[in-house]
Amino acid sequence: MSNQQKKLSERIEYLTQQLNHHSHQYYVLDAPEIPDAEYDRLFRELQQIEAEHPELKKIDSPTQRVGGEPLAAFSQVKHRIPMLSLGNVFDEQELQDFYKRVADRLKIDMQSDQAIEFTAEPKLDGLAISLVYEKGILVQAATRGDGNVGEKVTENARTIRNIPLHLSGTDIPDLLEVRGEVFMSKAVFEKLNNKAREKGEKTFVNPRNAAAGSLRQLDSKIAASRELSMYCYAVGVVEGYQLPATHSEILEKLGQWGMPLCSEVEVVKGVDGCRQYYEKIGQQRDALAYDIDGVVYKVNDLKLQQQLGFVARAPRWATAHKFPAQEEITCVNAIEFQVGRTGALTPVARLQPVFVGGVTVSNATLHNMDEVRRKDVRVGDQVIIRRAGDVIPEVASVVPGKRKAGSVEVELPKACPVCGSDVVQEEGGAVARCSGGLYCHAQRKEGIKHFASRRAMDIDGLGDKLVEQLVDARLIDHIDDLYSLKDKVEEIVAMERMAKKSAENLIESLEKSKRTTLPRFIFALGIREVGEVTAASLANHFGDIQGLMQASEEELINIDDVGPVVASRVVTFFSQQHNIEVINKLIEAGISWPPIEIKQASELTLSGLSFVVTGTLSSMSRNDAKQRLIDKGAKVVGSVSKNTSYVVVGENPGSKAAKAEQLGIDILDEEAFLAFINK
Ligand code: D41
Repeated sequence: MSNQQKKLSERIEYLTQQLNHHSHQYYVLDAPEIPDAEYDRLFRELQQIEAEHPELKKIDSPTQRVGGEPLAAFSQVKHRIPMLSLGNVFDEQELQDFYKRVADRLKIDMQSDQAIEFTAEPKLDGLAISLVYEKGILVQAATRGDGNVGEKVTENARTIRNIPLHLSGTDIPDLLEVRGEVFMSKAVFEKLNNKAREKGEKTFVNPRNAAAGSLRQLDSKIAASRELSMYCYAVGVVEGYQLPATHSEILEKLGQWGMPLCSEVEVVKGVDGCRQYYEKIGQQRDALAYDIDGVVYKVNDLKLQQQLGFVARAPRWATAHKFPAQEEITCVNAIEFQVGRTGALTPVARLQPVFVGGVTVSNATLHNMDEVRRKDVRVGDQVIIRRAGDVIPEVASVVPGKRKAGSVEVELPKACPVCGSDVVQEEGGAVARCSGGLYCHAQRKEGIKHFASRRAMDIDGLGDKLVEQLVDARLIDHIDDLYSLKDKVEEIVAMERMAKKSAENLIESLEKSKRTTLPRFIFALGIREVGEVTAASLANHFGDIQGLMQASEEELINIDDVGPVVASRVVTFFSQQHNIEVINKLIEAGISWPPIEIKQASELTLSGLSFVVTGTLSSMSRNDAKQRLIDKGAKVVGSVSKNTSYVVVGENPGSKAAKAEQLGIDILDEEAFLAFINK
């Protein structure tokens, strides 16, 4: 070996050791020590050396994790020791029966305090895998298959970040087969499906299917992009090593060698310990980062395991205690459209009631029309309903081959099912909305709440609860009805939890709110995408409401801060006759504002600049600070991006200040801010 090659080999070894260490810190221990960028730098250096000197590349190189050439087919692998299956128990009685069978075989008296010790583990909902380490190096990975013969998925397994490519430590077996479960975390699953939805591609039904589809990819580059994880739960073949005497100690040893373990594993005693564990994990189920479908109990002592042996293909010393299923099949009786607070039409499947995820489900969301088309759900179809955790039940997929003849595709209604207004399809978006705005009953309550809110008409004492009460008591229907409440004091007082004094206060606040400003009034109308800043720009441009009501899209687009989306929303809003009527009634009721002096360009010294205000200022409220900036033509936005010009930082700022620093955006403290706006 030349001197140079020796140097390179040393460098490769160093980089490999560093990358493995930091991978382990990040993916197994969840305790990164270096920034991602530093990791990437080391990674690229190794990649480059290997590209220039392929002869030095090792089979357990961390660069293998990004995948390589696609395979034509998987080869088959016979498991030297069969991969067993697991028995199931579904309820308390079956759990007791399991325990009794174990105790009887071991000749342990159930009533004695000689409780049998188990390890209790979450039952991950993924797929079983076998990993073979020769002299500590990962040489083969295989799926469980039928338990005897699986598929060789070594290239794909190498892309799973928490699987070590070689074991760490000095006491490594000559041969070690580790068994465990490959799975996809809920977060990765959501991310993957969201991406598929954006691209109009098919989504995966659940994380399990996504994991299975990814592990069985012939193209390991695709597998690498799927961000799978693995936890180990058993050993298979072991040579040249004396294993410890209990299952929990074996897991501990695997952890020392760098294998990923589920952190929820515990040792419990007796049937009571098992039950308590089951209940505890059941409560944590939704909060866990991955799907589980139950827990697994294993007799901890290997000697006892040996005494118990197997029946058929399952060990007598272990069982899975299942949670209620999160997926069931049922029939779609109808598909209807619900109108939400913002007018969004959501297709909902009315179902033959089915017990799933612990509750009876008779409705399931279909999210939007794109989703309906992609899944091609039709009335009369058999569908898989999924209810994971507290998430709303959804139609995961149609059961293939069961469609009734003559079924038709679902169509979006042209008119709002609640108020009859036109339904408009958003540009490029999957969402369809009722254009009824303030007129539509479904949107009414939310519209009134927004109208009354502090930053809109600021009607003191008219909170969300009271709005609901007033609408339910049929005292108000639309926002303009608020101003005739003064003729209904008796009816208001008759409502629950309403004293005469509070009714009078409400009337007084309503009267007071009539004197407002044009920006507030425009904002209060609740036109979609028209926030405070846009409302102020519109007010400033038109000076009155009439001009705005008649504006064309072209005119609107030319206004600062107004893009094509806002322009189209504004025009749609004012093209609805109901909305015009509501506005006219409000003005008739006496709503007024001081005339707007249209600002000269020379006064708008901050025009073109974008600000974020965060933290507490001592000389004014945050809203006042924003108003001062807006008055000078600045744009005020909610979150820091690379397009932000300045971030104004008060006391106790949150993450926005940190983000600004990270992006290198100029930060103004209060003093600098005051100097800025008084300039
Ligand atoms: O989490 C799991 N899915 C899991 C599966 C687990 N925690 N432990 C398991 N233990 C076994 C034995 C007792 C046979 C070693 C298992 C499985 N088996 C298993 N997974 C798929 C079939 C069997």
